[in-house]
Amino acid sequence: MEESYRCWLQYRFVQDTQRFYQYRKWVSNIVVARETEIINSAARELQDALKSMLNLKPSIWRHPFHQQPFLFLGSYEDINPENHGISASLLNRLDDEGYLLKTVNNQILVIGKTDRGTLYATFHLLRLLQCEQPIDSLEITDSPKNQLRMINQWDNMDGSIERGYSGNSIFFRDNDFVDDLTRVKNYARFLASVGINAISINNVNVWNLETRLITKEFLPKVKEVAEIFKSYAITVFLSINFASPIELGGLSTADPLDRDVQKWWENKAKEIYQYIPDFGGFVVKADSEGRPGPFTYHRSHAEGANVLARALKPYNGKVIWRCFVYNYLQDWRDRSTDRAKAAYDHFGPLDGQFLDNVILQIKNGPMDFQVREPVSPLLGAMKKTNQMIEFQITQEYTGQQIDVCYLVPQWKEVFDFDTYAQGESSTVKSIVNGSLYNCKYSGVAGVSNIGDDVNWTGHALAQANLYGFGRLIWNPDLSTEQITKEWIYLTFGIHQQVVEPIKWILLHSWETYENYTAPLGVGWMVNPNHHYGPNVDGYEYSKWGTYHFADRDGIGVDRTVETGTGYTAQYFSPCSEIYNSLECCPDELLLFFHHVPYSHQLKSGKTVIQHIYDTHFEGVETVKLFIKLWDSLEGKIDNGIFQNVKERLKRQLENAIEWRDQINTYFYRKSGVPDEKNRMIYR
Ligand code: GCW
Repeated sequence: MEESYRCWLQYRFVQDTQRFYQYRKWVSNIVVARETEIINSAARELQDALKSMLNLKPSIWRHPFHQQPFLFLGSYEDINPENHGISASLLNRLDDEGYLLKTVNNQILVIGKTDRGTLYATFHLLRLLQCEQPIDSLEITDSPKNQLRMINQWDNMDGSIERGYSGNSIFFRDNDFVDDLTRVKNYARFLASVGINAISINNVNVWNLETRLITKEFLPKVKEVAEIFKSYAITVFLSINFASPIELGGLSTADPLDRDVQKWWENKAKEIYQYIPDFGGFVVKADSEGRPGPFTYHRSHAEGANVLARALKPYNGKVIWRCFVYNYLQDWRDRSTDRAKAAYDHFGPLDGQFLDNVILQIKNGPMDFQVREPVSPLLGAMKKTNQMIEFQITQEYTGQQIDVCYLVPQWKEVFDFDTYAQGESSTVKSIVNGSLYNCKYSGVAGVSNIGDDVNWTGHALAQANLYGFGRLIWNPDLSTEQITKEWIYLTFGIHQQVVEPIKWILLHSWETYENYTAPLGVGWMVNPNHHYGPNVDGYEYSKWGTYHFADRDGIGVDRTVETGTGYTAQYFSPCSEIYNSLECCPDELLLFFHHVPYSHQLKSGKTVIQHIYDTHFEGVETVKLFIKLWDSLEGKIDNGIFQNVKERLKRQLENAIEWRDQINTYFYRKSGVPDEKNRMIYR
C-alpha cells in the first residue's frame, strides 16, 4: 500500500532496538476483558499496528494473569480500581470519553471510562509507540475538552464534492452509495484516531436525490455506513432539505407551524430511528444561498429548527442548524447592507427560543473562511442557546490543496480569542466547550478535506490539517508545535533532518499564503465561483456582498459605527472599541474594519501600500524557500509523497507569482505610489 494512503497511521517498523524489545515485552500478551464492537475495533487496530511496527502477533487473553507483563484493554467497569492502585476520584474526573494509560507492576492498563475511551486510549498508546516514547512508567489521563467533535462532508451523491480538492467522494458514486466501503472504514479509523465522534456524510446543500437519503430507498445503506462509524465511536448525521415535507411527503407546504408538517417530521424521525437507533440527527442549511427555509412561511429560524428538534427529541437526536444566513443577492451600489452583520442580526434576537436539542453552528468568521477574518461576533452573543463553531478544513479560500496552508495556527488563534462576552477570559474555546454558558450541547465542526485520491487529501501535507483539526478540537490547549511534531513523527518518522524542514514549511505556510493574497484582512480578490487564483475585482461588483472598495486614494471596508456599517458594535467591549478605532485596530485586520488611504501608517511603521508590496514580494520568496527545503528531503522520505508535494509546490509558486504581480500592479496603477525598494512592478 502506498505510504501516503495510510496517512498518520503508518505503523512504521520501530528502528531503535532497545525500544523495540522493550515494547515487545509489554505487548506480546493482551488481555481483552470484554468484547464490544468498539473494543474489538481497538483490539484489531492494536494487532495490525503491532504486526507492522514490531513484527509481532500478540496473544489475546480473556482474563488477566500473573507474572508476565501484559497489556490490559478494557473499560472502567472491567477493573477494580483499588487493585490497580488507581484512586476512584481519578477515574471520576474523566468524562465518558476519557481514559487512563498507566503502567502498574506487570501490566499496562489501557482503560477507558467507557469503551469509547478505550479506543482513544489505544490510539494514544500507538502514537507513543510510533513516536518511540518510553512506556515503562506511564501515568496518563485525558478527556476531550469539546463534546461534539464533528466532520461535515460536502459530498454529493453523483460523487462530486462541493469545494473538494482530493478527487471524488468515498461515500457516493453515480447517484448511489459506493459498493465497497473499505475506504469509509479506513476513514473512520483516521477520524477515531484523532478523537472525532460525529460525522454528517452529505453536503449541506441538499439537492433532489440527496433529499431522499432519509427514505427507505437509501436508509438501509445509510445504516450500513452508520454501523461502520459506530464501531469507531462516531455518530452519523445527515444534512436534510427543509422542504422535505413537500418534496418527499407531497404536502403543499413546509411551514414549521403547520400541523401536517409537524406530523410528517415526527413520522420521518420514527422511520429513520427504526433503521438507525443511534442516528445523530440533522444538519440544516436553511434560507442560505437559495436553499429553502422557514423565511418562505414568514417563520423564524427558531420555529424552523424546533419543528425538527421536536421530532428528533424522543430519540435523543439533535438539530445542527447553520447560521450562514445572509443576503446573497445584494446590490453593490447599496453601501448600507453589510454581509458581515448578517448572522448576528438574524440569530441574536432569537436567543432562548431554540429547543435544547438544537445547536447553532457558526462559521469561525463573519464572512466565509477567508485566510484572515475576525472572529464571528455571534460566538458568545447568545447566552441561552447551544452553539458550536464551524471551521473549513478543505482549503476553499486557502490554496485548494495545491498551495500548502496549514490551518492549525489559524484555528488556535480563533479558539484563544477573548470575546469578553462575560468579562475577561470569555474565550471562544470556553464558549464552544460549553463551559461559559453551561450549554447542554456544544462543540466544533470542520468541513472535510478528503476524497478518493490515493493520498486522501490531494496534497499530502494537507493531511496535517485533518490530523491537526482532530487533535486541536480534542484539546484546544495543545500547542501548535506539539500537534505539528506529532503529525510529522507519525507520518514521516522522527529523524530531525526530515522533521525540521517539514515543520518549518507547515508553520510558515498560513502566513505565507496570507502574504501573497488579499492584504490586511480585506479578503476575497479571488476568481469568482471556483475561488482559486487572483482576481482583484472579481467580486467587486457582484451580488455576494464581498467588496474591498479600492479607489485611487485608498482601500478597505468602513465597518465603524460613526461612518461605516456599524458592524464593530456587534462585539462586546472592549473588542468593539478596539476594532472601531483606527489607532487600536490590529494591522492584520485593518482593511476589514477601516477604509484608509494608501499612505496610512500601520503599527509596523510601514504604509499600507508599502506593506502590500513587501508582503507580496516576501510571499513569493518564502515559497521558493519551501521548494528548497522540500528538495532537501529527496531520498529521505517516501518517493510518492516527495513527488506529490514537489509538483504541488511548483504550482504554488506559479500561483504566488501571479498573485504578487496582479496585486502589486493593481495597487500601483490605482495609487501611483512606487515601491520604495524599486522592485519589479509591471506597469
Ligand atoms: O463558502 C461557501 C461555499 C459554498 C458552501 C457555502 C456554505 C456548501 O462557497 O460552496 O456551500 O459556503 O457554507 O454553505
